[in-house]
This record gives sequence, C-alpha cells and structure tokens, in this order.
Amino acid sequence: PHRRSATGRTAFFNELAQCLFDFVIQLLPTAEEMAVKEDVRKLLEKLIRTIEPESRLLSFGSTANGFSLRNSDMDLCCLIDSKGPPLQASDLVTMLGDLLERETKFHVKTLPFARIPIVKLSLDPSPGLPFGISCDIGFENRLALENTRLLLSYASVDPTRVRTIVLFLKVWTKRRKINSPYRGTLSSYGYVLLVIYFLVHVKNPPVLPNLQQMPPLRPISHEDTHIGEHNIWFFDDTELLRRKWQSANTETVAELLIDFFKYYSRDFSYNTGVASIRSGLLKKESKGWATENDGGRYSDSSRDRNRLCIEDPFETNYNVSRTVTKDGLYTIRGEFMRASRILAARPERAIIALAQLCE
Ligand code: 3AT
Ligand code: MG
Repeated sequence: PHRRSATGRTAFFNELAQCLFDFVIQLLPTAEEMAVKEDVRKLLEKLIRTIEPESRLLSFGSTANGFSLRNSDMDLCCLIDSKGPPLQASDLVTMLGDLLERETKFHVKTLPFARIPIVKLSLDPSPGLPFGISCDIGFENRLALENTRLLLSYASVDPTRVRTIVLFLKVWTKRRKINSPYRGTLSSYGYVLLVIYFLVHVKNPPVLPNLQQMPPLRPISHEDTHIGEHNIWFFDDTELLRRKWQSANTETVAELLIDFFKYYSRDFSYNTGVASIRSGLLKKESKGWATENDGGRYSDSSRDRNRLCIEDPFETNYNVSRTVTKDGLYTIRGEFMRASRILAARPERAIIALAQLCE
C-alpha cells in the first residue's frame, strides 16, 4: 500500500533507477574486449592498405557511438582517399576477401553484389575472446560514420541518462526478440533513434537539445555541411555543450523509461506520424510515405515498408524502420504495452520488475 503514496512512488523510481544502472554496468564491454577490437581494426587496416595504400578503416555503429554492449558486432567502414581511378567496391570486396582468407584466421564471406557490398568476418571463440568476434566491412559509407558521430554526441550531452536508457532497451529488445530487421522488427539503430526522438521532442522540458537545429558558432560552407544532397551538419562541440546545456528536466532514468514505454504503447501516432529527430513529428503524407498511392488505391509495397516511420537524421528520404512488417509492429507495440504494464504495477522490489521485463 505504501506504493500509492508520493514517497512510495519516489522510492520506487529511485530504486528502479539504481537497478537500471547496476544492470547496464555489468553488460558493458570490458577494457580488454575494446582493446582486442581495436587491435583487430588496426590489423585489418594494415592488410587493406596492401591493396589500397590510401585507405583508412574506421569503426562505426555501437563500437564507436557509446552504445556498445559486451560482445557486440564490429561495424567497420573503409574510406579511400586516393585521387586515382577508384576501385569498384565489388572488386575491392572480392580482393579483400581473398587476402583475408589467405592471411588471417577469420572466416570470410563476401557479398560483392549486395546493395551495399560488404565483407563479413568472424573469429571463433578463444580464451581471450570467449564469444569470438563478428565484423562487417563496408566501403565509403560516409553517412554511417556521420550518424555514428551524431549518436555519440547525443550520448555525451547527458551520458548517464541517455546511455542507461539506450543500453537497457538494447538488451531488452534482444531478450524479447524484437531486434531483428531480417525478421520484420527493428534494428538497434532504429530503437536508438526512437529514444532520441522521445528525449528531444516528446519530453517537456526536453532532456536533450536538437543538435541538428542549433546554430553553428561560425559560418560554414555548403561543402563542409553536405555529403551529396544530404545535410550532415549538427552541433558537435560536446565539450561546450556539456558546460552550457543544462536540461530543465530532472526526471530519473526510471521515470523516463516508464514514460518511453507509455508513449510508444499508446501515444505515438503510428498510422500517420513519422518520428524525425531533425524535425520532430512529421506526417507520412507530407513525405510520400502514406499508405495510399496517388490513385487512392492501397499500395501494398508502400504500406508494408511504412508501417512504422522513423526518418533517418541525414538521409531524410530513407525510412530507417522500413523492415518493420505489420506483424512486427504489432509485436513491438505489444512489447511496449507489456513493459508499461509491468512497470506501472510497481512491484515491491524494482529488481523483480526488471527481471520480469527481460524474461
Ligand atoms: P548493435 O550493438 O550491433 O546491436 P549498433 O548500434 O551497432 O547495434 P546497428 O548494428 O543496428 O546498431 O547499426 C550499425 C550502424 O549501421 C548504425 C548506422 O550507422 C548504420 N545503420 C544500421 N541500420 C541502418 C538503417 N536502417 N539505416 C541507416 N543506417 C543504418
Ligand atoms: Mg552493430
């Protein structure tokens, strides 16, 4: 009964917040794992340079954005700076695949003709690496490097709250099996965007500023802010931000997480809305992502690609959640509702709620 009083609520939130920190901390990668991954990156870079001397191999995704869990995959991107005639990505993939097969212990699989040609590598478990490593190498994916930097910047504005919520959600979505874009649900990247959208545009007062809409400190040329037609500018002076940005929102991670589940269970307008971290809530219709095509007839392909709409921060014509099917969305929303229900019940011990959530 004491849970019904205001002090009971506060006590529950504080206890749950503490549980969330403790839970997430034990799932962070160890310093050793990070070091091994960095060694792997350097080794691969050295090998690639025997084919293309002017290349660099850079990390993106969770190993570089501050949202990495123990044993997560490595996403690597090869950039070629040479001015000479460029090698085709498909040729590079094949050559690199052959080289890695000859020179290393990695299992190698090449996808030279995929939409984004990649080399897939994996290393068997060993005493120093109990879960092995799996790694994808892509080429010239400069937008992915930039969206990684954007997420890292958001993580560093309010490191404790943002990281705790994102990392918890990543574990939770994996345990509840709603983190498989190949099976109709959403990628980690998509869930991170949902969290940032919520913290920038839904929470009032906001927990995070909108880094893409802050004015630059000094004028910057069009060339420096664009990759092709995509505007990639955002305020990335996180040192300055940490000193200047003080959110008026003082909710704990527990309150924010509960509210996150509530919002995506019932308040977000799935049928008509698009979550855009750059522009706030948009309409499917205004982006041409509505469920009906021009003739007013249902367009199945458009409908199926746009059940859930999350605008990419830079590639604004790209729906990050295009993999989410009707069933997938139903499952995801069902999971948000289940989480909401478990947390709203506020069991005697917060740890029990967490265990139940991740069952
Ligand atoms: P895990 O730790 O691997 O679960 P992650 O943060 O590495 O999470 P992903 O593996 O989903 O996230 O994605 C890695 C990066 O690839 C993030 C982003 O730069 C790019 N990326 C992934 N999915 C998409 C997508 N649907 N659209 C655009 N970029 C994407
Ligand atoms: Mg990844």
